[in-house]
Amino acid sequence: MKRSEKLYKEAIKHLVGGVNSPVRAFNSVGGNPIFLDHAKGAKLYDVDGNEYIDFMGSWGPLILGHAHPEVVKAINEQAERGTSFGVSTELEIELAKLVKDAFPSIELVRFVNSGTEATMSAVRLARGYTGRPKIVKFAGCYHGHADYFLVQAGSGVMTLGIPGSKGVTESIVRDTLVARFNDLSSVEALFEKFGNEIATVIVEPVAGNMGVVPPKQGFLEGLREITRDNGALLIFDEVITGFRLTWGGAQTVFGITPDLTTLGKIIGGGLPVGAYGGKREIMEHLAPLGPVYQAGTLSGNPLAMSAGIATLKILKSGGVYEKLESLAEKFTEGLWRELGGVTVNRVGSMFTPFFTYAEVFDYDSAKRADAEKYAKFFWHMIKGGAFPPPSQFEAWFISAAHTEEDIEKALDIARSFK
Ligand code: KE4
Repeated sequence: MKRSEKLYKEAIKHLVGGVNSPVRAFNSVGGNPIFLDHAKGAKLYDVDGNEYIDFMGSWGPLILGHAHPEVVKAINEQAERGTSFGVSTELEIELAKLVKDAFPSIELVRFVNSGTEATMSAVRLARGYTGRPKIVKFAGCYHGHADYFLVQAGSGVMTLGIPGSKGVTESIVRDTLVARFNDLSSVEALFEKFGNEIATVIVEPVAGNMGVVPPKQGFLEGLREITRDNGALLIFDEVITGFRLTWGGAQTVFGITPDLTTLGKIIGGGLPVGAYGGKREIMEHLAPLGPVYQAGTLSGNPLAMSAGIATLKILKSGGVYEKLESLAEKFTEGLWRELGGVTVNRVGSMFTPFFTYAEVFDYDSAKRADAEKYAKFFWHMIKGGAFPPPSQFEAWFISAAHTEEDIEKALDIARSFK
C-alpha cells in the first residue's frame, strides 16, 4: 500500500476526516488524499517519492515558490531571536509600511492570523462604524468560515455541496444578503429593499472560490457607486488577489478604491498572517482607539512578520509579475488549445479551466461545469506529475519559481487527457 494511503488511514483516526481543512480530503475529486513530504520552488514531493509541478501554491500564498532561500533565511534568523512576544516589535511596522506602499487606500492596518479573521473583523468594523446590521455578499464568493459568511459560499462549502452550513443560526443568516456576482441589478434590488440597513458589500474583486471568475466591465465600478450612494462600506476581499495580481492587487488593476481591504495568504509568505485596513477614519473605530473590539495572541508575531517582509520585499524588487503573466498566459492558452471544450478564466497568475463550453461569469454558470470530468482530469495530471487544485471550483496558481519547461511539461501531460 502506498504510504499516502497508510497515512490517510492513520490520519482519520485522529483528525476529523483525516484533514485540517475540508478541501484536502479530496471529496470533490475522489480517491485517497495525497500526503506531501516536502516542497521546493515549483515542485511538490509526496511521501511516496513522487514529484509534481505545483499549481496550487498552498491555495495562493507561495507566489515565490516553496522554501525560497531568502524567506527561509528570514524565518530561521527570527526564530533564533524569538517567535512571539505578545508585545509589539518593529517588524509589524515594517510589514505595515510595505502593505500601505502597495495599497494607498489603506491608511491604517491591523494584522491578524488568517484571511477568515481579516474578513470577519472587517465586517464587524463595518457594522460598528455604520451602525447597520446587514451585509451583502455574492453567491459563490468565499470569505472564510465566519458564521455570517457561510450562506451559499464558494470554495469548500460550494465544493462540498453544502448550501451554507449547519450551526449557523437563523439570526445570523437573516442579516446576510446574497447577490449574484457580475449582476449589479441583484445588488440594486437588495439596496432598494434594505438600503439604510446595509453596512457593507463584501466582494472578491476577482472571484477565486467558484473557480476564477473575473468582474465584468463596470461591475466593480457599479458596486463602488451603489455603496457610496447608500452610505454603505465597500470591502474588497483581496485575500487571494492582494499581491497576487500585481503589487497593489485588484484595486490597482481595476482602479477602484474600496473603503476596507482584507488580505492574507501572500502577506505571510507561507506563515499564518491576515490583515485588514482602510481609511484612518474608519479604522480608528477599532480597539484600543474605538468601540469595535478585535484581538489576537499571535497577531503580528515576529516570525510571521519576517516571512511576510521577506516575501513582499522580493515582490517589490520587480520582475516577478511580468514573469508570472507570461507563464500564466502561455499555460492557459495551451490548456485551452490542448483540452478543447474548456473555458479558461484567467486574471494574472490565477486561473481555472472549467469543463464547459459556456462562459463562466457567476455562481450558476460555474456550477454547470462538469466537475466529474474535472476529477478525471485532476487524477490524469497527478499521474503525469502535475498537481492542480483538487476541486473544479478553486483557483490554479503559478509561482515565480515555475519555468518554461514546467509549463511545457504540464501541457504535455494535459495533451494526453481524453
Ligand atoms: P483563511 O482563513 O483560509 O486564511 O482565508 C479565508 C479566505 C478569505 N477570503 C478569500 C477570498 C479566500 O479565498 C479565503 C480562503 N481560501 C481558501 C481556498 N480558496 C482556503 C483553502 C482552504 O479552505 O483550505
